[in-house]
Amino acid sequence: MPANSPRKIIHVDMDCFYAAIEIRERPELAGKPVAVGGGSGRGVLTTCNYEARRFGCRSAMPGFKARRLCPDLIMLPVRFDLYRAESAKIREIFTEFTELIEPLSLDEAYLDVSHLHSKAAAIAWEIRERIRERTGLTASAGIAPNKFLAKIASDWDKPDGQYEITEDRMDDFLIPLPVEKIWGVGKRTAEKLHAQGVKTCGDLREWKESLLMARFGKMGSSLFRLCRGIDDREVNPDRERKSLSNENTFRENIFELEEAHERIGKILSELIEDYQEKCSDREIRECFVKLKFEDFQTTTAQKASHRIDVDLYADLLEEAWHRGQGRTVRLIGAGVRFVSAKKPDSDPNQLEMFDS
Ligand code: TTP
Ligand code: MG
Repeated sequence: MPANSPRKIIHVDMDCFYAAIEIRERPELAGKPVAVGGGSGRGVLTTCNYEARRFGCRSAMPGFKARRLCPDLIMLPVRFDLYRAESAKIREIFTEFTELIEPLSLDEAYLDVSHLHSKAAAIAWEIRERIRERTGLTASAGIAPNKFLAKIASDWDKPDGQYEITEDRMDDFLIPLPVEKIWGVGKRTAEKLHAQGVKTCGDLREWKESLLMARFGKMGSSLFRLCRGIDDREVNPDRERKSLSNENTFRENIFELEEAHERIGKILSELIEDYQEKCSDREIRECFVKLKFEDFQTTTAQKASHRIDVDLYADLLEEAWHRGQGRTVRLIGAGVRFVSAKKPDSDPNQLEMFDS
């Protein structure tokens, strides 16, 4: 590839992944509104098919709310083993094209195909075709010179479609693009920008980098670059999450162990949700609880486990709590550490780099 030619990045995202697999397994459900998860009423939907989305049902919505929006909604239990197996088949297909694969979750990955001669759009087409043939599922793809644009593009012609943003069409695409679509811009940043009259990437380009940095800190500089379509992040096959955790700092310190037990419940349910959403393909090796005491000293209690075991967290909480010897607690955290998913022959130095 000549040094200056644009990179060819593909972002592949399966369509309503868990729901699509369940419907493939039970063809009688095709065309009906179907969700996965949320069945107990208090739980949340992991996802739902497009029929259910027409009623307003969404991922992470409590089951009772989804049922209210769509009384005929069919809610199915979650079967992670099945989704993991499908995910493995899809990753196998990616490896037939490139080794530069960076999975983001069970159903999403970036691929760098810059080194291949074929057009990126043709490769994306072929990948989606093979996915359909071997799994019976549909995928959408985004093709662009960088990760930021490829990810936005995969959403553009969803489901079962693909969209390419070439370098010469980048500005046409970006100028009217709402700032909410920028990677890292959440609800709060979007509100802040809207309040300043900034609705689109085009509006954002009016701002100097120094001003953006003054208003948004380090993120300001990334906003400056992303609204111009500049994103140099590499597709990184070695990137590997080593742990996942969730923590909460309280407005008032906690005095009683009993209250700590109550508080950890919510932290754990969010941890479980996060795990299911981001890394349910990863094998857990250890659970831990972290406490920060009134004097800002922290302690961590941990134990080997293969799952997010609520009873184990209760024990770990007590163990850590007693180390405080009467001190009150200002923060509780709970998390899991993972078994490395990397092949033994991969370069251990690379792993260290991303762990720091
Ligand atoms: P997504 O790709 O966000 O959603 P999706 O594949 O269901 O739908 P889309 O067609 O819009 O891509 O997430 C992939 C899977 O991850 C999804 O099928 C279920 C799971 N998931 C959760 O468990 N919780 C969540 O909050 C989200 C967003 C996804
Ligand atoms: Mg998806």
